Amino acid sequence: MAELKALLFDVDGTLADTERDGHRVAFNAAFREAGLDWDWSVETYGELLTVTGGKERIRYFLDNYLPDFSVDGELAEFIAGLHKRKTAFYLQLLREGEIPLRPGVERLLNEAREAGYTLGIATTTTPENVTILLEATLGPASIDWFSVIAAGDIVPAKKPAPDIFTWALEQLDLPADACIAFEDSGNGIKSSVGAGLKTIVTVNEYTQDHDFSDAVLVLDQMGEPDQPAAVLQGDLGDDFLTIQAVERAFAG
Ligand code: XBP
Ligand code: MG
Repeated sequence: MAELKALLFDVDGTLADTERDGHRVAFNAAFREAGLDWDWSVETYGELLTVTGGKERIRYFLDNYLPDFSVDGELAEFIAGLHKRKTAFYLQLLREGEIPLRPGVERLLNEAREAGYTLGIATTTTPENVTILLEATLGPASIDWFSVIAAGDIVPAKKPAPDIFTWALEQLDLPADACIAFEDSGNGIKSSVGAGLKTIVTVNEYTQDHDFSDAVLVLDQMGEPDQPAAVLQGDLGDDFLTIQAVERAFAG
């Protein structure tokens, strides 16, 4: 078995709980601004999360909830315009510090860096959403902690397709069996496992019932010394997710 070299992180739901109080709120603000009476409730948004990618999510909403909706001109352009405004609203929320990292994320990133591991990101979200989240929570220098930030439309097929993880591995010039992924959702783990990566999952309120049977470890959170993680599947061997626990899960 190859030696562990790199840790690859999903962003939405894994580094931060971005969906309910971040992306959802930003979508609704963009809809309102455009004079649309659409309002995605917490529950509806949970259903829409079946589809990754904001533009793809709007299209899925129209296809399934408003099949009679039409626009003058190209629908793809209309969706792209709405999504651009959604991103602006979302970035504003991030800059205002409305979205913190999940418990244990900053600590684990620091432990991994101190232990000499390469860090990377593989996400479906728009690239600026990642850099501004990192800047707002960990400071501007943190962007350079990551040797690759694979995000958004860089690959046409978003999660659950494995392409974004495969692309990140290619950029790092590392084989999948020298890396471990961190995910929070069913679509996310399909993508990471599809790319050949062992995967640790931290669930959240939207994803706790997803199928994580392919994960090496499933926790409710990474946790902190004063905030233990609950183990939902696998062996943690610690009260919270340390870099040593990651190494053990990888060696499995
Ligand atoms: C993240 C997503 C994204 C965000 C919105 O999935 O599905 O669509 O909800 O981001 P994952 P954009 O965590 O599996 O990568 O609007 O920027 O696409
Ligand atoms: Mg996610």
